Formats: sequence, C-alpha cells, structure tokens
Amino acid sequence: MKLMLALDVMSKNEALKIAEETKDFVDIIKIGYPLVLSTGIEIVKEIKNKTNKEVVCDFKVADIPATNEKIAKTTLKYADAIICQGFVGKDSVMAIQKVAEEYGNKGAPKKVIMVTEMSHLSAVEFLQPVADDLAKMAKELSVDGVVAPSTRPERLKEIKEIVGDIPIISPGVGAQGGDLDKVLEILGDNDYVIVGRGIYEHNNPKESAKHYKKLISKN
Ligand code: 3DU
Repeated sequence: MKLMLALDVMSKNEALKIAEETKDFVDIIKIGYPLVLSTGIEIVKEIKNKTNKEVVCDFKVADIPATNEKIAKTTLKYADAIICQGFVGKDSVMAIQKVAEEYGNKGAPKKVIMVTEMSHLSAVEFLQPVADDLAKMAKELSVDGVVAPSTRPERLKEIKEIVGDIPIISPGVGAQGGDLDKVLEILGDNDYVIVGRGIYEHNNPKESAKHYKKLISKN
C-alpha cells in the first residue's frame, strides 16, 4: 500500500520544505486549491523538481465537458494526475480522459482519478446514495483511480468490490479520525492512503510521514 501526502498548506516555502523533508517516506504528492490558489499552478513543477515524485492535482473538477477539458489541459500540462467528480456524468469525465490521453505518453501517462463517495460527514446526504453507481461508472470508463472514504470502512469495502482492480485513493486517516487498522484490512498493494494534516500539521512532518509509511508497509 502506498502513502499519498495531501499537501494543503498555503505557502510555497512551507510546501517545498515539507515536500522535501518527507519525500523518502511519501510515494506521491497531492495538492489542491489551497496551495495552487495561493501560489499558482507552477508550484507543481517546483514540487516535482524538489522531490522527483508524481504530483496529483485534486481539483475535484465538476463542470460541463467543454470546461472540464480546459481545466484538464491547464492542469495536466504540469501535473501527472487530476481528480474529478463523477456525479456530473460520463461525458464530463470522458472529456478529461481525452485530454489525459492526448497529453500523456507511455513513459509518463497522465491519470484521471474520480471521486465516488467523499469522507466527510455530509457525504451521506447526497453523495452516498449514488456512490455505488458512480463506482460502476468509474469501472465502465476504466478511470485510473477512484476516491473512497477511510472514515467509513464498510463503504470503502463495498466500493472496492465494485471497482475491482482500479486503485483506490482513500482520505480520512489522521485528522478526520479514520481507523487505519480497518483500512489496512481492506486496501491492497496498488491502493493509496491519503494523509494531510496528520503529517503537515505534525510538529515533525518527517517523523510523522515515516510513522505512517511504516504502518502501511506492514501489510
Ligand atoms: O484530512 P486530511 O488533512 O488528512 O486531508 C485529506 C485530503 O484529502 C484533503 O486534501 C482533502 O481535500 C482530500 N479529500 C478528502 O478529505 C475527502 C474526499 O472525499 C476527497 C478528498
């Protein structure tokens, strides 16, 4: 199982410092609006140069196909992967997949990761009732990864059963209170545990990343 660092800090110096300190224990780095809106999309290049890791842009893109296409082009010019919402429907996701195909190559494929059920409390209100259908759609579209919640291990398991061998990217361990032991029973070698605040808000991010890496590598 792999560790994805959610680097949701708001300053370039802090981001680069934490990325460099933790890089030996982190498999891949995820950034999103907090960092990109604060510093600009070029931060992707700087993180990649400093760490030699792949960078995922978690923009949870959720627009019409024409707009999704533009967002994907700007993002995948820099990033290795982009996260989108699935609830907007097939055509919107496929517009992003088309860009990923166009911008990637064999040595450096671009990936599209789709959200099924989110990890926060209110995800049960609107998203959970349709999450299994979203997982089925993710399978049908052969996306490169799906996001599913560590905060609800029973749902994580159900979604994993639907998507089969598509890698799961799972947030909720650490600050959101997800039970890592339960998550480790469900996820496999190709899946990712996302940890953000549990690492970057720790007084020693390097030690925390090392700790999480050790825990997930035991399985
Ligand atoms: O709670 P943490 O600080 O460990 O960060 C979790 C990250 O995963 C954060 O970037 C958040 O935006 C993202 N995420 C969720 O927390 C829940 C989701 O369903 C999808 C992404």
